[in-house]
Amino acid sequence: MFAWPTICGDRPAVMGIVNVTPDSFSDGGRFLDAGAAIAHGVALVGEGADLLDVGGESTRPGAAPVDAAEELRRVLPVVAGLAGAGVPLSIDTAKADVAAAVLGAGASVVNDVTAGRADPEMFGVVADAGAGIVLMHMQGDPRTMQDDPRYDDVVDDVSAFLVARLDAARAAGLPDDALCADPGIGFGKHANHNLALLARLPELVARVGVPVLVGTSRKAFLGSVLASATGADVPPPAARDDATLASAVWALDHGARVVRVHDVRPVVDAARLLHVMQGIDAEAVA
Ligand code: PMM
Repeated sequence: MFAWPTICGDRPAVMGIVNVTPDSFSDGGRFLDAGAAIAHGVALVGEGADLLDVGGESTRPGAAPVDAAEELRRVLPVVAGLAGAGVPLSIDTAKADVAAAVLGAGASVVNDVTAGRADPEMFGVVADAGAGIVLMHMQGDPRTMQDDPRYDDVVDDVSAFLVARLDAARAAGLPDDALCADPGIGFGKHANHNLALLARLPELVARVGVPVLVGTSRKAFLGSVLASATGADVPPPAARDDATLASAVWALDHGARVVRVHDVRPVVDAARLLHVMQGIDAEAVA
């Protein structure tokens, strides 16, 4: 039985990204070959990743959907190859059939960017497997989500959505220890929405009441912030790892329990240091 408190209850956890896709925004095509993806996952575990998220369908803005057979063809050998890697494996999918097959092959978490809305069977599959789940907020769908996202109050709206989806998951039989919530940075959100969600993360954390995962890694809003600060061009995704590190530390210091990143090692070091710093009583040290 997977339990989030075992992974991130004591200290925060770092989830390393293994995208087996031709078109993900920052690493598309690099690990499309199963052997390369497995080697990459093993390397991320060596860098200290606490869990790995394997994805076979890109969710970048404008991405075309992939059918279940193709998604499984991409991810199944990678999950099977990483099953002995020593960390829990998460499968980034919104399809219950894909989830069921991959949970049977050694994964123990489903990372569902639709929070169970795309497939009514998803919660049942996860509950039957005794697996964990990440429920993420997204406004719209990947094809159109960046066209014109709007919120009354982005933190209120996203928190209310997550609370409702957590209730739906509980109603379908998932225990609290199986649940993790994610504000979905970059999914139907302008840069100011993403910045507001990070700035006011403690409000969202308090409202959802389960561990919160935050995924800022290499995302466009980091490029926008850097470009507007310098007046230079927007840096490409691979040049956003330092900003990713800063945003990950911010998220962990404001209540996130899991961060999802491409470049694992610096974030692992930072998370360890932050955890020690947070445990120090400033008045007791001379
Ligand atoms: N971001 C991406 C993909 N999956 N899943 C969760 N739970 N949270 C995220 O922020 C998230 C995600 C973006 O694509 P990438 O895999 O290329 O980073």
